[in-house]
Amino acid sequence: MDTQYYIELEDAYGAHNYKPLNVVLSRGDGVWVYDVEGNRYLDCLSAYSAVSQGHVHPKILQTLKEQAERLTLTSRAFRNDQFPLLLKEITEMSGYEMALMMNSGAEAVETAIKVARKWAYQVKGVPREQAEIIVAEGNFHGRTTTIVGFSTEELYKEDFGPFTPGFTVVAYGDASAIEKAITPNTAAVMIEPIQGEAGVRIPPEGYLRQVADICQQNNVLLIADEIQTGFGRTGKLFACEHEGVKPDITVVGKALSGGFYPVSGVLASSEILGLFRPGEHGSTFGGNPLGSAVARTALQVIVDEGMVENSRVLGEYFLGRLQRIESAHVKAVRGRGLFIAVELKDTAGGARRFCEALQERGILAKETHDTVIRFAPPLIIDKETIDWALPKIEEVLQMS
Ligand code: IF1
Repeated sequence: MDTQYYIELEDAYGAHNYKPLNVVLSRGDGVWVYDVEGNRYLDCLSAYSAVSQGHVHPKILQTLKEQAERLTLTSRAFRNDQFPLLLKEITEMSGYEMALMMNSGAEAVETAIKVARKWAYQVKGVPREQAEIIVAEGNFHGRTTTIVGFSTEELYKEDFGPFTPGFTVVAYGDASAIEKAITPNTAAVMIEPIQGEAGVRIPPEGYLRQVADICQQNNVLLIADEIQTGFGRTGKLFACEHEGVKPDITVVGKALSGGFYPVSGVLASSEILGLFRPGEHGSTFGGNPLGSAVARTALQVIVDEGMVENSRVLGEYFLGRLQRIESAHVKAVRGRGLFIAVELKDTAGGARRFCEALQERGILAKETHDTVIRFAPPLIIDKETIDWALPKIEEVLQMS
């Protein structure tokens, strides 16, 4: 069957909650994906950094197959032999005492919100039902009604109300705005160390450190959403490490499973995660043996194959070369590691047409907010592949 056949099926039977590029993919291998016509593309989105290890990583695939033949799901009503090992390995890797595993990133964010509120009432002494969480303008933390309720993007929240109270929105990148918003009822500050959906917005140098210090001085928890920036995407294991910041709570997902299975989680101290008592929180699939086994291997290959360092070194190279491209359409080029954005001028006619032109040249990239093209290939990319892509990107950025 050809591309049009699949597009028509999807458009006829699927809700139109996305406007995907008209490419129908059928196979992935490392940094490359292939469509139903056999065309090859360099994946510069990595499924929003969920496939940082590259498509169909052979070692993660092997684990998936082996575990799937043994045991896939028990629920947490019983124990299994993979979940405890994931907990040990992810807490050792991240330097936290405890973890609570969920499935989607939004579920992990919701878990962080719940435990921050519980901490506020039971530890900080905030009056019940009055906990406040400070979030940033331009945030993206998922699509539940609680989360979109504090989004500043109308498209994500219109007609989904009423929303959950207890959230204060402040400017991103301005630590004093956070300090001014703190009240005696503030439980936490939740931010992305680099805002992904907002267009790879990197805060001013020192921002994360200032926010961490302000939280410390005001007995407020710092929650970092590293669902997209985590596990090497920005050239460090976690983006907060660029400023030596260790948040009270780190939320993870996406690349945690290398694109094979939804696995997410909350990492924190035992003072915080120890607040949960049996039955207070959970999910059918959270901590299942198949997802846990996959996540264990997904984390192992990041370390074994030096993906964090590769992201740093090749990200610097890729960014430097992109910054040298002459184009009347480009307003800015920014990035950390292999988390790079090309921001276009308003006169460029929107980022979508550039993504479509890139697609014609064998590169898949995604626009965000119509002015930014994100370049976030799998962290296994090599210099030769970047050099293959650069002339094509230059040609597209120089089109009329
Ligand atoms: C969509 C955006 C990216 C995330 C951060 C939590 C979540 C995400 C920092 C929730 C998810 C995905 C969701 C997907 C598109 C994509 C996205 F454009 F929406 F914002 F990556 F930038 N925190 N981001 O980036 O994780 O529940 O999806 O597992 O919803 O359109 P999830």
